[in-house]
Amino acid sequence: HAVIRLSEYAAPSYAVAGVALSFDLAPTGTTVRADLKIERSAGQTGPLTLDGEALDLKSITIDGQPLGDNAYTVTETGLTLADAPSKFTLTTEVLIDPVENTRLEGLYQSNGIFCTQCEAEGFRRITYFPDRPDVLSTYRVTVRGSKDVCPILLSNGNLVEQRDLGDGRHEAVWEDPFPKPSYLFALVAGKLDSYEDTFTTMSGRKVDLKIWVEPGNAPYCAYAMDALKRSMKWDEDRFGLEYDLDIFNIVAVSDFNMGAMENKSLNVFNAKYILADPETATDADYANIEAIVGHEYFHNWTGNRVTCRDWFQLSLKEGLTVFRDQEFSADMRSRAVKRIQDVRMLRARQFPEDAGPLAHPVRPESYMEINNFYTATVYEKGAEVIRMQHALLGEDGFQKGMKLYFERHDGQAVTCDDFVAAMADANGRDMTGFKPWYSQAGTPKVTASWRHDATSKTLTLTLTQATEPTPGQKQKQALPIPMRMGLVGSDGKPCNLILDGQDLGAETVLMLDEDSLTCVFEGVDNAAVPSLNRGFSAPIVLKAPYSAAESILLMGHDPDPFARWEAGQQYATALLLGMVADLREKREPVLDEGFIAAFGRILTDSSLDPAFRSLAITLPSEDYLAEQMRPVAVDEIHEARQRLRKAIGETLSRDLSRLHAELADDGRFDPGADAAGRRALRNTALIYLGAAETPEAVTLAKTRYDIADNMTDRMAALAVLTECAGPEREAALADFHDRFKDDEQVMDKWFAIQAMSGLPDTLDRVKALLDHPRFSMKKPNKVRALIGSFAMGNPIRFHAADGSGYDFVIDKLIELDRLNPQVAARLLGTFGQWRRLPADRARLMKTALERLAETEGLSRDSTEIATKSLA
Ligand code: HT7
Ligand code: ZN
Repeated sequence: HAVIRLSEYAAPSYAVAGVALSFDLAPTGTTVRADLKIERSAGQTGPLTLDGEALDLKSITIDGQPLGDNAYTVTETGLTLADAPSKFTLTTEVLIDPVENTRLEGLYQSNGIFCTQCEAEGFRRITYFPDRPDVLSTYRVTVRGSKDVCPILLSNGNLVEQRDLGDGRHEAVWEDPFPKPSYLFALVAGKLDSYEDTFTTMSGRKVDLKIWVEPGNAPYCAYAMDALKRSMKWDEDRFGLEYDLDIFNIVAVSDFNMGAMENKSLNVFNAKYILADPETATDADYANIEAIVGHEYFHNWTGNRVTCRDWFQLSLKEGLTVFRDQEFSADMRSRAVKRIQDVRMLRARQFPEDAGPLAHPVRPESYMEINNFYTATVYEKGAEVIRMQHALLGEDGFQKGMKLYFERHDGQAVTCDDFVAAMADANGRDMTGFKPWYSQAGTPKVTASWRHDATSKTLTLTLTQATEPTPGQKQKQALPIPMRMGLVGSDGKPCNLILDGQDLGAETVLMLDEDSLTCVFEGVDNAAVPSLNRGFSAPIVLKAPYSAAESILLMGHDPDPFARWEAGQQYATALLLGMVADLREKREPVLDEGFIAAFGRILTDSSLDPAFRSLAITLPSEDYLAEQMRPVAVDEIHEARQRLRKAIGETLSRDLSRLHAELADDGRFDPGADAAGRRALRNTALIYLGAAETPEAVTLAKTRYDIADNMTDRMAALAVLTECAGPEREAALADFHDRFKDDEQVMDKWFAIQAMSGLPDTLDRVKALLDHPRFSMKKPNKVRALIGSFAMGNPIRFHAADGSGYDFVIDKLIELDRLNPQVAARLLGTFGQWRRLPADRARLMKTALERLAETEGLSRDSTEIATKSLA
């Protein structure tokens, strides 16, 4: 499989001035006719090559004239015309098979609905085309289908014609006036219900909003529609960006490789990110719906109006749009809570990626399969890189940069450098030094040390940075690290920061842009504690030698809520790693009462937002702890965390029980952030009470399950019960199944919760669930719920000492690779961690991975992940 390199980028030799497509839809044999107005670009010579895969070419003409057999060559990857004229219309007719398309790229069927997924390179599975993001065209699309099977026919842009064709068929013609790359093309056709509303833009234009769903699901669209209208308003208010067409459609389908897709005016969503009501969706589901509806809508400007020159620039649209959706959620909900959740996610997904065999820069330099680069680095670290620019320039400076970016590049396909240049030029700043954040992989580690001198009343802070080598990048350079910080006095009060005689107030941003930086703060008359990287101002790992007392001081008094949370997490991490060491040495682990008391103070501090309290008293995950040690002591980490959870549950049981009772809802479900925060704290209390695994705890969880009137509470109770073998567990799982067996989305929760159970029979149960009538290897949500949750959400059972977890997952990934390589490769990434494990497990995991790598006919997607993971 060939490697594609950024350094080999060449501009396209032909432009496509206009595209007319017509589809005759039939499940196993859809005909696609394409009329392409092709023009050779100035100064370009050479043949015209169009991408095309899995297409059955039926006819080809140039300006209406059939081509002789020698005039073109068809291969498995495309079509080449050796002597194409400089300006002509190319017409092709191909036959494709949507039913056979289990890859879910190109045109496929989801529960009988025709739909497309073209990003990144799916359009070439629909017709022959220069399928690259820097070829922009206007599209006119005619969709024909049976009135019975496809009463609704949708594509991008405006509906310009609609007619009955007789013989039970009809057609619709759609025109999109905005030039777009092929990856933003979309078509949907089928039996769909709609949920409708309107939005009036800031210039007074009325936009028709429609969410299309499988029959019967329209009542579950209210929250998504509300989120869409709030997104449209927020983009106007915060970024001055207005929607540009009179119609905006969203379609929710059950089978989708990712979360959603921003096709121009026809977003396609995984139904789990649209459908919600209190009985079927958790608060986390509601928050995801808001974030993803926002994300796809915001792409209309950051991605669609200004797109990527090539796929190496993917973060140009994704990092920026994630930053925008994070800001949207922060403005809609609690900013502090959102920041903590985003950092948790970054640490859970991006930090391990950056430290493993698949590490790559935010702007990668090469790839074998672009689908493998829709990663946490491109998305989440990319958003952090934008966030740092926002912090450097301030909100006004950043908005000036955005304005210039759109003035310069609307309607173009551009690069990350173009984005930084707009930011720099709009603010009269030289940002060259910032660019290595795009090109250097790996997470910088910043080590802090400090010394207070009572005589001179100075506190000397030293920060040092280093980045470990990553595959293909041995040498690392110092990056510009903006470190927002303050000093918290031993009395808990913030100190004034005086540097070089200058009073900077209570907080400043230090710029660590060399290997090391030393600052001497003056007038510090007590042993103040540095509070560093407030708000997670840079995506780094911070190593700071806080004592237990200093951590407790910051947990209780840091004015920055993120830093308070972080102080607790770092304290808990140190404590748990100490317990792990004890367990490995067969010593009784030491449980730190001071730590539990500090947790207790946060738990009962009613001046704090309940959502924040819930996060602040949640221990770091097993995966996060595993990241902190080599080799990873899988069993001891699990054991230490369970013991500490149990000790917290027992020690704080009175406060936990009281809070659990006090925080009860008034019976009316409100999906808003405040009510969700109360439910979060209440359920965290329940989970700690359940950690004791006593008969009383099980009874409490079962009662909570039985009387739950919303999915958040029901799932929290079920999560406790699934960890406790016994009749209550089985009764609750059976009840859940019977209540929701007809609901595709909710059944994913049922699969996932069982796959994540720490009980010893989990693997057997997961294997049995493969035969459940609702499970299908052809449905990505089901695969992710059952196999993905086992591999990624159940460290103790996935890493079973006999290798049974690895063997099971690899067997299923070999099977899945033949059906859906993109989803298989994504799950395979977890096998890259084998080097971090103790020798026995490392050998078992590596052997399983090698077995997959040697499989005949393995896809390019899985080959790339397996080869890099084994290298
Ligand atoms: N831009 C979209 C990415 C996406 C995607 C990529 C590859 C294969 C399937 C896909 N479905 C969606 C989604 C987004 O980031 O907004
Ligand atoms: Zn996106």
